[in-house]
Amino acid sequence: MAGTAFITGATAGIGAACARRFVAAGWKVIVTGRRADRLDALVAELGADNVHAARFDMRDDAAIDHAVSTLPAGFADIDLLINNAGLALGTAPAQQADLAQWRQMIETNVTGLVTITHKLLPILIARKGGIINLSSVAATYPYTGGNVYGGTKAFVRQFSLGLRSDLHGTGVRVTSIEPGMVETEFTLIRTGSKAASDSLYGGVMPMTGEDIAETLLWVATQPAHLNFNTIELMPVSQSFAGFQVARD
Ligand code: 8X3
Repeated sequence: MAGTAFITGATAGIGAACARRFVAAGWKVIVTGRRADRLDALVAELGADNVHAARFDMRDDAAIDHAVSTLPAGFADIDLLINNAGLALGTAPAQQADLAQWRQMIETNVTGLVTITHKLLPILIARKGGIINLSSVAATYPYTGGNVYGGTKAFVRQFSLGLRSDLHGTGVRVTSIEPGMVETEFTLIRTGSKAASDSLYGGVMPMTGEDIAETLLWVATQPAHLNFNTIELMPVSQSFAGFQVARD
């Protein structure tokens, strides 16, 4: 059954793919992000009847309040929050990492996510709606250079499970989606290097934003008595490696 979805970080990648997929399935979507030109392009592509753009930075509390309190009537009854906005910055080991990058990841992936969730919970409870949080395989499997990024995604996973407990009896569904390698702007933003991004995804057949959007639509359209707590997914070409051992 279609409804209205509020999608954070919809200017690219998984978020933009979700906007397209949900609209194609008959949903209305509110798309949020920092880049106005990309939001406007989505509205132009998918139609103003189907898409409302709300431009804000996940770290700007007042701007989020304004966006939520000024939703047009046709978009105010939110059935689904897709907490997609998030980023990785840097691949350096902790002892060489940039503290400003650590803080930006925490402010967006953790503080921004809980802020939006807190502000929309009354609507979602009233609508018996759903929340889908974008975590990562990095929540469960540590890798070198993953430090704070992995920590934020572990937070998202555990926060999702905690929300389920708190929302017990409200009818609100909560799912933590935990993808591995998805080819988006993720690695370009993380490394600042197109060459690094091309080389990571080269010859791999990674997942796409469309793959993840299809999974989210499937989760969102299951019968109302079903809750998928967590879904972890990877491309076939990605799996696990062993422990490392330091020797004298
Ligand atoms: C990032 C997942 O596998 O690309 O969330 O590091 S992976």
